Amino acid sequence: MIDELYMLRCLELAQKAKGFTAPNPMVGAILVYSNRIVGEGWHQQYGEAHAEINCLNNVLPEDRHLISESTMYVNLEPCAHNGNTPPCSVRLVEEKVKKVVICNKDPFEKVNGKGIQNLINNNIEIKTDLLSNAGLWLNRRFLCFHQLHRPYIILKWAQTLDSFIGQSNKQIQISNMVCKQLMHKWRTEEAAIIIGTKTALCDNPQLNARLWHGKNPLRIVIDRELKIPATNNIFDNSANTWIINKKKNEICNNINYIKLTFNYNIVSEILKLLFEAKIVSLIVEGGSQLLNSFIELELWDEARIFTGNTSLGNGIKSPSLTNSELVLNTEIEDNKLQLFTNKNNKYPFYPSLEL
Ligand code: AOF
Ligand code: ZN
Repeated sequence: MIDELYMLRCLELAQKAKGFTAPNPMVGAILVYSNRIVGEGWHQQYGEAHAEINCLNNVLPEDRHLISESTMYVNLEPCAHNGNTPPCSVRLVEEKVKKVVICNKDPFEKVNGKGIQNLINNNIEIKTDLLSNAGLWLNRRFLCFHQLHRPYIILKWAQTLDSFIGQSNKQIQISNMVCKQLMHKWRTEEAAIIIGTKTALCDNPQLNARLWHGKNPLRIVIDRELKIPATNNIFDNSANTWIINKKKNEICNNINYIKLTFNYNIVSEILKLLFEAKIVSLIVEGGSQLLNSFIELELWDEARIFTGNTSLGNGIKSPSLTNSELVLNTEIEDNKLQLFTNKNNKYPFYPSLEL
């Protein structure tokens, strides 16, 4: 159907800004007059103009008189609030757009139906939920954050053919270079990344996105007793870093020591902090203890698992997912990448969009 084709174009435009809009959503918009696209736009960068505004501003002067007879397709309900920019629903009313077709409603409390209501009150025709599953997948981080009040959680590990993720006190490279680069790309797309003490001590990872172009995620390391030495890569100043510990609150350049009680569930305590800091997504990169804590608490949305082409014979067993569904199984040279989603997940995998 032509409507779906137009909405797919919005999603395609929206995705161009992947990694640059958080904590805000990815949004694309097009304006159609009599089967002709007369305007296109997308939200390009957090804090800048929304998709609908860029779309309207891109209509050529000679086509502007068509706006009041045109339909806007947009993958998220137009906003209703004055935030970084004025409300899009007001601009749509001012421009007298005839009809608005929407993929997903916006759960953000300042919008949450008010944008649609504003359009209806001004006699703009509305159609909602077009290709809604595709939009749910595209904006799963933003939607999860506002609906579940926690970041969207991605578990990631690399395992050997015989299902080991490493050996204690020894760093072992399991997956190949292409997987490593892909991992760096993924890091640019998420707001934060977390590891436990043992992983910091044993693997000494930098947790930044140096092999790709884009933003580094916030690095979070759990170091309850502050055992990690100052020479460790997490203190290399290449990214903002939180050290979750039991001893002190202190800010030192881009290192933020955050004291927590560790009295009850540390994972939930950290997720609460992340919600307050508007961190919409989190990659959990090990080790096995931390990954298993998220799995036991059913606090994960997707798992990305690399399988290398070697065996170890012994070592640290890879975590076992429960309630998972395999949605993608692909080869990356001599390695394998599997994507699992949590069956309770409200954001179903949509294969024709990117990961
Ligand atoms: C965007 N881009 O294209 C649309 C958004 O922080 P503000 O003031 O820019 O407002 C962000 C909210 O606006 C966001 O959480 C979402 O609810 C709504 N729509 N946001 O950044 C867009 N359409
Ligand atoms: Zn807006």
